[in-house]
Amino acid sequence: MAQDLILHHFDLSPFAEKIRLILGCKAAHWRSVKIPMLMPKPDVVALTGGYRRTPTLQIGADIWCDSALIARVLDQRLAGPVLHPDEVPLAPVLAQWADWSLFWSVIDFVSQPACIEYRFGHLSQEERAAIAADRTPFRASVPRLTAADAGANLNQYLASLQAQLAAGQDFLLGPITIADFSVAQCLWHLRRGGPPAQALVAPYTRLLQWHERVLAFGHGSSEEMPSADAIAIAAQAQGHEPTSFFAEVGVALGQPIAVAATDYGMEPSEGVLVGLGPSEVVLSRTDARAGTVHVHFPRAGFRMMPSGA
Ligand SMILES: N[C@@H](CCC(=O)N[C@@H](CS)C(=O)NCC(=O)O)C(=O)O
Repeated sequence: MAQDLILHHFDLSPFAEKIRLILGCKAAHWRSVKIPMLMPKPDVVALTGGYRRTPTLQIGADIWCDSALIARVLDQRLAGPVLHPDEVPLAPVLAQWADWSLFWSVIDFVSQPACIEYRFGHLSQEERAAIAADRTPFRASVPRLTAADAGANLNQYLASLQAQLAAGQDFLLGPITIADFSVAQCLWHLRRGGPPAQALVAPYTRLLQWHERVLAFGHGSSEEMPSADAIAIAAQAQGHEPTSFFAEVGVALGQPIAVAATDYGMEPSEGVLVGLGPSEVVLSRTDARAGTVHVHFPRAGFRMMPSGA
């Protein structure tokens, strides 16, 4: 089964780094499809029906969107440490805090001019303008922080995380959990932010040691695959993952609906509802190239709407 994992991602994506590190922790073998960092992304949208965020996971003609859901799918399917252990029920909650509060403080801190120069100094003005033109509407719903405000947040957050490690355990909540990977992806992005970011993290030596421990998992082993091949795999796949249906007021199996994130990057995917549970909603849709694909979204953090709304 591990042979069948296809990750659609790009190198600089922090949320993709979270999944790559989980694949490393699980010693997985996977196929790597490099996708564009900016829209248009025709081969991504052929599989998702609209969702454009990074990363997505493909197995045959099933596509999973959002790293929180992808992490659960990998946890269920791959051997290695259990990252959502029953005895640490708040691990996904800490992960979600990191994916939102910590992440956006990092993004706004490394968006200050000295960091931008370090990160994007090698790009032309046109390339930098293209990134800004793509990402400004993408994150328009997220409050923008000044670098000073973001830095103040980060100092408080990093101090708390470091204090959490004071008891001497290797990982944030004792055993390794999904929270370690969500915090690690944020720190990974921050530490690549140039001199202001290096200066900010430098005092947190115990936290940096923990970060090195998580980064040491590596990425497992992967082989590159062109996106056209991944689409052909979807088109040729026989059948889909089994889904279940837990009734929710106002929706019925077989109903045409749209699903979209509620936080940012809210491009909807449209299809027919084929699965619904406490943790996922699944659409079936047919694409001219990919055939009939089932697209899985987390239930939390996404909304279901009548198709075309
Ligand atoms: N909640 C989502 C967030 C994903 C996200 O924001 N990814 C960024 C890249 S790190 C993104 O989609 N950027 C725009 C893009 O890749 O088109 C997840 O956990 O997967």
